[in-house]
Amino acid sequence: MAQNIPWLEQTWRWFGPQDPIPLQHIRQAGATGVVTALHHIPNGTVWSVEEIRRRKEEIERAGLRWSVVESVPVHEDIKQAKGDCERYLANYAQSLRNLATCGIKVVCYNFMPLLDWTRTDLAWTLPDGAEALRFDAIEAAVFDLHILKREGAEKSHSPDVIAKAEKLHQRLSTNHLEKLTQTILLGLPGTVEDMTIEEFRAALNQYKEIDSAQLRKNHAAFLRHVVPVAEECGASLCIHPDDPPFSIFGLPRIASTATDLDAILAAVDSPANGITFCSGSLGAHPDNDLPAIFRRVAPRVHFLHLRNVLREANGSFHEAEHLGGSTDMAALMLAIVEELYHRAASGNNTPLPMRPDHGHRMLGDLQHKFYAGYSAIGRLRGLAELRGLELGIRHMLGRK
Ligand code: DNO
Repeated sequence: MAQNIPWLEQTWRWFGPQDPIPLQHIRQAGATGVVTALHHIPNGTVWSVEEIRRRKEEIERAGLRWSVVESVPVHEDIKQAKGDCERYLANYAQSLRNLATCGIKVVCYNFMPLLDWTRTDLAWTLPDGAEALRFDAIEAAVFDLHILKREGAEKSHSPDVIAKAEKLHQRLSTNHLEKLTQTILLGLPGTVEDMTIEEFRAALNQYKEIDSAQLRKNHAAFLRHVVPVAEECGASLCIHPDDPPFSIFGLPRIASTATDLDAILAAVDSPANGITFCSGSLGAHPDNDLPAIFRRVAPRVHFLHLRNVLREANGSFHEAEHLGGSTDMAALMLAIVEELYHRAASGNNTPLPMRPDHGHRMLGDLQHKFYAGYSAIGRLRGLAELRGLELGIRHMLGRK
């Protein structure tokens, strides 16, 4: 029996030829699959078969497989249901068809307004000298209240955070404030649009009339358009949860909690409408019980991001070791392996792609430059730990 249980496919995010980590190193880390995107193609443009093929062949020449696309980005006109929405929907559908033609069928995306994932510090030093990514609620409030000076921002923060932000703002140097602004607006790896503060203010204005209920409707319209196309070409879409999983800068959220994920899955009830289960994003919300949420949505999970965060009472968090932090990774892995057993029981032996998400910048990597969160050794460590955990749990379950 145990031999027929599908494995987690060990994958690794690669940012393409610009990535300082070559494909060969990914192989050495023990991954067999690559997660990537055609980052050079502007958001909203069709990914041609030719471009997809070229990237795919490059990956295959290194002895790896292009397992997942992360991401085909969703244009703001689709998120806001305005302007050229129809054309962008048609282009999105065409990119899905072209990817499927090339045999690439798992497609991750997000539906976060304006900003992709957001942190306030990309090099937060841990007690052991390694560096982690951090979201600090006070620094985010400094940006919101004192740099962005958003109208109504006081309503988004607790009185305690507001008082601390006020004090911190007085202490911070101009350089620090500038760096904070860049960290938030110039985008983290994978982000498609960088913005200046003026552009961000203008963009926020466009969301004045779009609350979570409206954004959810816009997302459902997106799904109604693209899920049938995915079904037709045998592809699986999987939405990435909001990161962080709560509203920032007054922006609406639709993929932060169990209830949100339920609504997304119900909006178009098809296996092609699935989820990227990101334990790091979901884990930053204190109410999210990760193994429980995983069990609830398990059959519709097409891709896993495994990482851990350590939460603080005021909403701050930093990225902890993969097996440390606030999420019980062993309990989550048990739920995942049980799902693999269920899949096997229904005749599905397809490996489920997972990647160690982010990692500390550590050891010799501290001397080199990487995409923030995507250094080599920290991820290699995460992947090694996760693979060991999976193997151990499978072994124990197999003996029962
Ligand atoms: C961060 C990533 C995100 C993710 C997108 C998916 O490391 O998890 O950038 O790729 O949100 O569209």
